[in-house]
Amino acid sequence: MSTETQRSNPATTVPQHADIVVIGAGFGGMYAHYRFRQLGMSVFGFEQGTDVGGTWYWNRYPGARCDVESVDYCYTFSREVLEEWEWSERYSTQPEILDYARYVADKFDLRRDIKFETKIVSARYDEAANQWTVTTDGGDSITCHYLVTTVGCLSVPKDPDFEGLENFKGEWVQTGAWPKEGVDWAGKNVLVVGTGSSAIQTIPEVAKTAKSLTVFQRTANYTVPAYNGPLPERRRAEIGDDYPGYLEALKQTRSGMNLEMATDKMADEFTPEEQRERMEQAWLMGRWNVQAVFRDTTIKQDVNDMVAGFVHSKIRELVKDPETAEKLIPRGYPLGTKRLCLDTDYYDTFNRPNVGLVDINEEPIVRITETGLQTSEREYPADLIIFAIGFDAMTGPLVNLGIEGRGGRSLKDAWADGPESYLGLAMPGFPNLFTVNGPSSPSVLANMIMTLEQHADWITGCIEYMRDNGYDTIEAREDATHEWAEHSRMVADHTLFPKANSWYMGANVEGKPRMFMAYIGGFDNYTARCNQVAESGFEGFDLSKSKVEQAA
Ligand code: N01
Repeated sequence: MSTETQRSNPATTVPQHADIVVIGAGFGGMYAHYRFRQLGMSVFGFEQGTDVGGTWYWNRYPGARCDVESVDYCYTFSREVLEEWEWSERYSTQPEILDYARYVADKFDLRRDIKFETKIVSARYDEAANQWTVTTDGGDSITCHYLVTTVGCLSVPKDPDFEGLENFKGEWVQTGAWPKEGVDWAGKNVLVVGTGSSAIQTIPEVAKTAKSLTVFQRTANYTVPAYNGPLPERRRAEIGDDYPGYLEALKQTRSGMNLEMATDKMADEFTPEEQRERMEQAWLMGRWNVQAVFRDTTIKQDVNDMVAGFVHSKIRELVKDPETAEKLIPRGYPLGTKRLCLDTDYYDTFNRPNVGLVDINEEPIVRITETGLQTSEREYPADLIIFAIGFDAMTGPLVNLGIEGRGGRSLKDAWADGPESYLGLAMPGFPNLFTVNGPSSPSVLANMIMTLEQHADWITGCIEYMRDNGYDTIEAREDATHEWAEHSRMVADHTLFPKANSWYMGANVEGKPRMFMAYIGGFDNYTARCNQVAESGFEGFDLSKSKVEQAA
């Protein structure tokens, strides 16, 4: 629901220098600007899109919604924002979330120091001057003391590098870079490639008016009904009269969101009848309750098999054609280890006469033709092909910035064997660079807005501490970084997550090293660790006065 505010105009020129440069103007970048301004330092930012919003700017595909309830997925820093804004649905649509981002940008005049429609092509650390030089695709350069990236974890869509695509005479689009001017699929023959969260939201919407829709599936995904609509009364009751207090309490949870069925009890602490009842109840509640229903759902294979079996039985109930139902049943990886999707009428869509499903393991895609898609069996004619094939997640957005640290070493090289980052915030060899929601932080496993607020707050505190104590260089130490990476790995190995070929593991991009790239030990535990690091005077970091000043 939009609220009347004054529009904040963007920057038109790039200054030569700023104390802090922020790359990205999604929810993380916006909040970073807000916080860093409070330090009284100069802040300047860049954003590729024409406006704020990040993920919610780019992902305009039909049916796009957040899979975290909007009352949880929102900024917590401003009481006024909490009072002024009201979400119209339980899971808001992309346009409403984008409206919210614009409203916040207007309210705090956040655009004035942001240059939009600008891509960063390089960011180089100059050791002698102890500063970064950031260069844009428009040929501008800016130097800064601190460089902060807020580029998102899922912002580089994978290229649809299918043979013959260049000859296709129809239209093709990507869910993660959906055209701003919109796409018309009514009355057309449409193909969708991919069955991840984006496809699962797109398919039911497109099916409503397409002449025909054929879905090409490589791996069936677990999805549960969202039961979208007005926020249920029971949830309103949970929030009560103290919304800020409710949100603060969420920060003390593992995921930063409210899952009613979340429990510390293991499956074997319930009787078989209770287990069944809990799973049925969780299914009706929607959300990730199905995963949260037992503490060990994503830890113990037998427990996971039981919950997965329950979901399989639901799929068989929902999909009328038994052969299609069997194809849609996810197999070969534990439930929840690829991100569980939330849907509206996904399975029911396959009961429509205009919708078909192709398992590309049985019938591989051979090439795109001028008029459609050729599999090993036949050609599927198409007016429109929608690629929902995912992202070069977590590291892609950072590596693409052309970051070079000490000695000209690129981040790409530093992460050639997989990303190691101290708390997901900083890397050895890259002084005064902070990465909001970087690899090895909870990021995609928790409520993203809460995690990026926590990061921007922590970075603000760190910069303030440095200024107050006369330091001007901070760099993550090798040993601390390695230790955190080992700890993150150990926690992930304690779960079933590494068993899936997921984007969490880097498995969806050819040649990418396999490792679990987010911190799975809980947002609450993670925040406590970050706070402890800050309180101890930033243990694990080297803080110093730069040679430049010492010589002066
Ligand atoms: O991407 P994905 P996504 N040929 O990687 C298939 C967030 N998100 O954009 O599994 C054929 O999950 C691939 O198959 P496989 C959320 O965190 C949130 O859907 O690799 N198929 C898979 O089926 C989510 O997890 C929201 O075998 C190919 C699909 O394409 C993340 O974004 C909404 C292929 C890609 O699925 C990513 O979701 C949307 C090929 N060459 C997204 N390459 C909400 O908040 C890939 N695939 C609701």
